[in-house]
Parts: sequence; structure tokens; C-alpha cells
Amino acid sequence: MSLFDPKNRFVPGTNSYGLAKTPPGQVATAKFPVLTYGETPNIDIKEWRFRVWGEVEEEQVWTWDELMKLPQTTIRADFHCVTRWSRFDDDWTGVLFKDLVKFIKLKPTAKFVMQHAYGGYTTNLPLDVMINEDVIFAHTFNGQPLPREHGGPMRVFTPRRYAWKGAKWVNGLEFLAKDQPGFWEQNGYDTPADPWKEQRYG
Ligand SMILES: Nc1nc2c(c(=O)[nH]1)N[C@H]1C(S)=C(S)[C@@H](COP(=O)(O)O)O[C@H]1N2
Ligand SMILES: [Mo]
Repeated sequence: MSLFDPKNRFVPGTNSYGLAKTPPGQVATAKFPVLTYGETPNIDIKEWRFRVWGEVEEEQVWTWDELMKLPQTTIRADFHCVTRWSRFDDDWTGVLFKDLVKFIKLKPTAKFVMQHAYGGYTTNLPLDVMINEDVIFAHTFNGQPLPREHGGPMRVFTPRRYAWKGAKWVNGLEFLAKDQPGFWEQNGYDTPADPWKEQRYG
């Protein structure tokens, strides 16, 4: 059964993966707090670029229009912040990493992915996690353009990881042979960051 099968999404008390809806130590909220370290960049989509480098056969640069031509998907998913709030059942639209990566010629040595963002934020995940989970490069939130303070025009959202694993204002991916810590990981946060295992701080 497809991960994105709508029948999978609405089992009371569970999320789409059949796991408990609220991870341990989290509290549900209808609010959507903004958690940004530093300034909120203001990016014109005409100037917006998305770069791919590192363990790839060919470096690539996409414009906004080019990225919008890739397959677009909407997922309904929950958002878990390590500061203990969770939001439920938002619709996020954009390009899934597993679709995006088909357009990237990876070297066999590519094993880890560093997300980069306007403003300098970074965060790391293993390539197989990025591919096998519903990691989305989202530009639309509940049918509306993603607000700038939440990462618009485009952010990464990692429903099965704490939310710091998704870079707001994403502007590139660096493929790595060896894992490297991103911004919060260098500051004591955990690398796998699985909310159901409460992997909060390293
Ligand atoms: N570029 C960037 N991305 C970021 C952050 C940030 O400070 N800068 N904060 C992270 C953290 S710690 C969280 S919890 C979420 C918060 O997303 P929100 O502000 O939309 O709630 O974004 C993540 N992505
Ligand atoms: Mo966070």
C-alpha cells in the first residue's frame, strides 16, 4: 500500500504510518509558532535558485519555474517541534525528495545529505532516510503559499523527524560521503531526530 494512500491517513489516534499520533513528550497545539534562528530572508522567486553539489556527477542549478515542473505532491502530515509542540493534519504541497532525486546524478559515494538555506542554516540526514520517508520541498501550506516566516517560498518538511530537520528557505543540497553535523546538530541536537524515540538532544 502506498505511503500516501489517503485511506492510510485518518485512522483515529494514529498517523499515516500507524504510529501513535502524538509522540512521547509532545503537546498538541492548533497554533503554528515560528522558530527561526536569525533573520527571516526575503527571497524574490525570480532570483531564487536551488543548487545541488558534492557527491554528484554534475552540479546543478534549478530556477523556481524548473522546480515547479517536477512532479508535485500533497501530503497530509503532522509537525513535531523539539520544543514539545505538535500540529496535526496540515496539507503540504511540493516536490518529494524521492521524486527530486531522480533528476540528480548521484555518485555511488553519496550517502548523506546536507540541506542548505538562504541565511546559512544547515541540517543533515542520511540519503536513505531522505528517500524512504515523505520528505517534501514544500511551497504551499493548506492550499496557500507558504508564509515567509515559515520558510516561504520553499522549505523542507520532514514529517517523521523533528522539525529542525527541515530547512526553511532551502536553496541547496550538498551530497556527502561522510555524515557532517548541521547547525543545530553542532549545537547539541540529535542526528536521527526521531520524535517517536524522543531523539531530542544528542
Ligand atoms: N533556515 C532555517 N530553517 C529552520 C530553522 C531556522 O532557524 N532556519 N529552524 C528549524 C527549527 S528548530 C524548527 S522547529 C522549524 C520551525 O519551523 P516553523 O518556524 O515554520 O515553525 O524550522 C526549522 N528550520
Ligand atoms: Mo526547533
